[in-house]
Amino acid sequence: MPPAGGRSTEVGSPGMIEALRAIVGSAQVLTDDIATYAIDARKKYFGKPLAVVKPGNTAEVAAVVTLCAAHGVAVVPQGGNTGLVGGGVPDESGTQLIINLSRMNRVLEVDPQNNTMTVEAGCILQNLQETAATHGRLFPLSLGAEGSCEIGGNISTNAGGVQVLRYGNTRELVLGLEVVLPSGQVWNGLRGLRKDNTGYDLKQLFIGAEGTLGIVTAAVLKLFPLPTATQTAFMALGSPAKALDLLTLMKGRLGERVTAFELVSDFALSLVEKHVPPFVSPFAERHPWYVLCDLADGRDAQALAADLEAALAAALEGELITDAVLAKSEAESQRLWKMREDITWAQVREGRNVKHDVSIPISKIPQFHAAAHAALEAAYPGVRPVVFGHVGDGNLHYNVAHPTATHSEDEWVGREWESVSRIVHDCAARFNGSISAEHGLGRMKREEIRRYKSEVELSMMRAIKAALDPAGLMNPGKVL
Ligand code: FAD
Ligand code: 2HG
Ligand code: ZN
Repeated sequence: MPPAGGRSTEVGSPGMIEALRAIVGSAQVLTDDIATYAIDARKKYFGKPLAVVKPGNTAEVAAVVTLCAAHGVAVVPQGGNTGLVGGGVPDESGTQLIINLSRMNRVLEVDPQNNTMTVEAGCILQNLQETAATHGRLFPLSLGAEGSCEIGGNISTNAGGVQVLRYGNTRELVLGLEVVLPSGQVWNGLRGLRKDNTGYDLKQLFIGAEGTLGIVTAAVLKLFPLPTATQTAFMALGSPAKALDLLTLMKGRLGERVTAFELVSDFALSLVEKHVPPFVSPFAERHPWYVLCDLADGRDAQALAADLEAALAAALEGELITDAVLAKSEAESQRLWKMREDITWAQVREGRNVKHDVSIPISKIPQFHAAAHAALEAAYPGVRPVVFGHVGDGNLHYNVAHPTATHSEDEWVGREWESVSRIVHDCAARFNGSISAEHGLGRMKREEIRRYKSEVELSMMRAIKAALDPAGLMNPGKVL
């Protein structure tokens, strides 16, 4: 579709807004009361958008992007705006247009035999989990923000979550994509194929690109059989090293049935008890660390429970764990998982902290943890690390709360942010780790990554960006 309004339509001019209205309808171009779209989930970035456009289908997205390309208007794709690195909000210039995909929330097809589901980008993750379940299938992507994040955002951040151990990252759950390119052209790659060796696997470029290469408008997702039996165990233990030994034991005895294996430090648990009542630890005593583990199976529940109990007995016998509770009902399991998901909110209530999302080879986690703790304590005596996360994937949220005796919360997340992050990121790099395992770079880590990626790697990334988005209008200022 040719750009409406012609070349004379200036950024921010009434002509541009009118042209957008002509494409999506007046009600879907928002210019007033749009602050909630412009502030990121952590309230770190306060952007100023030109406007927010809410297209209803792929053709409208393509027409909006074509118009913007013709007039040099930068666009910021946005889903549920739950991202944690400021990737989905515009800068403060007032010239960037938010394209919010939330209205594109239709499930286009469920194919239980092919074990696939074709969906629009604005579908809320939890709705997709529920849709899959109504067809006797599992869509395994699962994370704390699942009630509001959207699949287009999950794809664009290659989201991880708590079931990566068994099912992989979002990257492994996507078979096909439809994308509106920065030129406004539509690439229809909505193929539900598990094997396709016809050249470069282009969809992988857009997965994890954080909206810098194009706008994902639809996807073909992989489904799995719905488990018939599940079990949840919450275990107390002495150290991260014990957690790794426990993981080896559990995987050895229970194999693929271990779907989630999350580490929680006692400080993280105590923050949930303090700030998110009525949760209280199920253990009578305090322990330094805990692991929350889920098992799933397609066979009978009693056999799964018996295998889990035998594994726990072996773990107690081998002194890997000091105590354990098994959830006796679905409600108990949900309570434990809510505690895990509430860690994010409990931290906010305790005071903003400096967050990290590192990954390290699993075997190196104990050394990484010890090194990071020692380096932080040396620089900031009394520092309070809030450590938890997807230890089964080598991914720790090594968040750091301020030492109350020496720093205020504002000083900590203002003046000290960079130096605290540098300590943790340098430690991850020392063990050949990554500074972002799942949240991405967005705006927050775009400068920081230059310290850790080689020039060769960065220049390949820049070349891909330049090839697909030569004018640099697709989510500028993010990632690169
Ligand atoms: P947004 O925040 O809207 O956007 C994220 C990025 O993707 C931005 O760069 C945006 O420009 C781009 N984008 C969005 N939609 C599109 C599209 N259709 N096409 C192209 N680009 C697009 N993340 C994890 O990985 N694992 C977790 O366990 C996890 N837990 C979380 C828990 C909480 C409580 C919160 C608040 C966040 C959590 N996150 C987690 C981070 C966040 O939920 C994920 O990054 C999620 O995938 C983002 O989806 P969204 O729809 O909110 O995307
Ligand atoms: C999680 O695993 C999320 O809960 C959020 O990735 C982590 O709050 C955080 O730092
Ligand atoms: Zn996480």
